[in-house]
Amino acid sequence: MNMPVTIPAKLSDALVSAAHLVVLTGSGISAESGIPTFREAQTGLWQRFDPLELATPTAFATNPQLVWDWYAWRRQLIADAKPNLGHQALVALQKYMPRFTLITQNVDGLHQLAGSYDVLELHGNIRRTICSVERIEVTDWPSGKDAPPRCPDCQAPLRPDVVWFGESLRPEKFKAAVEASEDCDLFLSVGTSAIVEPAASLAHIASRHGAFIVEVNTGKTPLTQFADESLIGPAGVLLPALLKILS
Ligand code: BJW
Repeated sequence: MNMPVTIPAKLSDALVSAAHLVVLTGSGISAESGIPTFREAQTGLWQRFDPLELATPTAFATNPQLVWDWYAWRRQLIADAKPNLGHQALVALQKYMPRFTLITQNVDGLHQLAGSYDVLELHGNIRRTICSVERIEVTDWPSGKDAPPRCPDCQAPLRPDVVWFGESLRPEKFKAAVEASEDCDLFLSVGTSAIVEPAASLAHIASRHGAFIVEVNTGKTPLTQFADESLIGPAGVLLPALLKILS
């Protein structure tokens, strides 16, 4: 897409002078790769599926096969998807910034596939499978009828390496995300409804520490009123426009 975009002067200045840019992404950045978001009317996953039946530890304990099969379906959707212009713009932005931290709530691994490195994955990665008891990654298991398959080591059911509601984020990942948010002078919230905690607090932490807050989203969110600039539109158009300021 090649639409003309006007970037406010205050944002251009903040970008050009930024010493540390933090970008927090959500499912909206992968929407243009064909991966459904969670909460959008009509297309969001939670419009069609109940998160309490699929994305909680209780759901997995109650109906492990349903949860495993649902994640297998999502894993296939993601396996077929490719990074888009939004992901690619972030790869290039990383090269221009003195310091750059990419924090994502996404489990699709598309940032890494695009070429981003040191990505802080707050909610895990659907491409990885772990033992539900030992929490260690399992890459190979005997093929058979079991869904979910069993851990070759302890026979516990395997599960996707994602963070469900009511589960804690990996402390070291969240600590790194908080530290980056406290340190940055420019914070970009991209394609997230900004309601899922504790990720949603990061923009507010950055703001309290004096960072310039920018939101990139196709609509408004609870963060919009706190943002210094809100760019309304697709990430695949707006992020390349931000990159153009630097290149
Ligand atoms: C575009 C676009 C385009 C579209 N371009 N934009 C404090 C207060 C209240 C509640 C809590 C709280 N602290 C904790 C909680 C509970 C809970 C929570 O936050 N609930 C809220 C719903 C209120 N949080 C947790 O349970 C977290 N754990 C925790 O806090 O542990 C401590 C604890 C332990 C025990 C008890 C209590 C606390 C864990 C949260 C885990 C979230 N997991 C999921 C599923 C991951 C696995 C999977 O993929 O299945 O993560 S839920 C889902 O939401 C997923 C996402 O990462 C996350 C965020 O969604 P996201 O990415 O923002 O998507 P959408 O759909 O919401 O928004 C998309 C946006 O994109 C929209 O705004 C569009 O407009 C936009 N868009 N196209 C730009 N092209």
